[in-house]
Amino acid sequence: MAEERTLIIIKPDGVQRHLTGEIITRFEKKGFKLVAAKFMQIPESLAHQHYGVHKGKPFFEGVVKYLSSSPSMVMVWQAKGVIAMARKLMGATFGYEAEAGTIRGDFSCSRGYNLIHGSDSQESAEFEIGLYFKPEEIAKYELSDECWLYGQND
Ligand code: D4T
Repeated sequence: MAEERTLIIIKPDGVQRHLTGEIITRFEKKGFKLVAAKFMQIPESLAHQHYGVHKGKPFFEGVVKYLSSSPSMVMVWQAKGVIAMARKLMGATFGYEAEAGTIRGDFSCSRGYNLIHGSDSQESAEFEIGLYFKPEEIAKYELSDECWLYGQND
């Protein structure tokens, strides 16, 4: 499986509800490598770009307002196959539909306030990472236990 990067955002409700550490811990324990992070209030113009694919849909203005309403934790995580794995850890889009054991399933009952964003494909990961980070802001390093994360057939 190929090494990938994904953009993960702990959205304003996740930060306000003191879930930043809990969510980061889940990704760390899974074995993903944190390669960039920024704690920031996302400007409305950037949220517009981020949710550009949803422009024109009835929920567009609402999600833009929500994402820019209060600070978020914006991160890049790296691992083999991280894009799909992160989406599994996050759970289904709406909190009330997400499986127990996932981040949304465990901590959200809401449709709109779903705590976390994760890129849904290689193309969106590249686009989204570029919205928030310059290439030089992404760290390149080895974790000391990396040799224990993957077997010979991975
Ligand atoms: P994000 O993009 O926030 O990680 O969520 P998803 O990838 O899981 O879901 P999405 O892009 O389809 O939706 C983006 C964002 O809009 C909210 N939303 C979505 C909403 O409030 N009402 C809706 O009907 C839909 C489809 C939830 C997530």
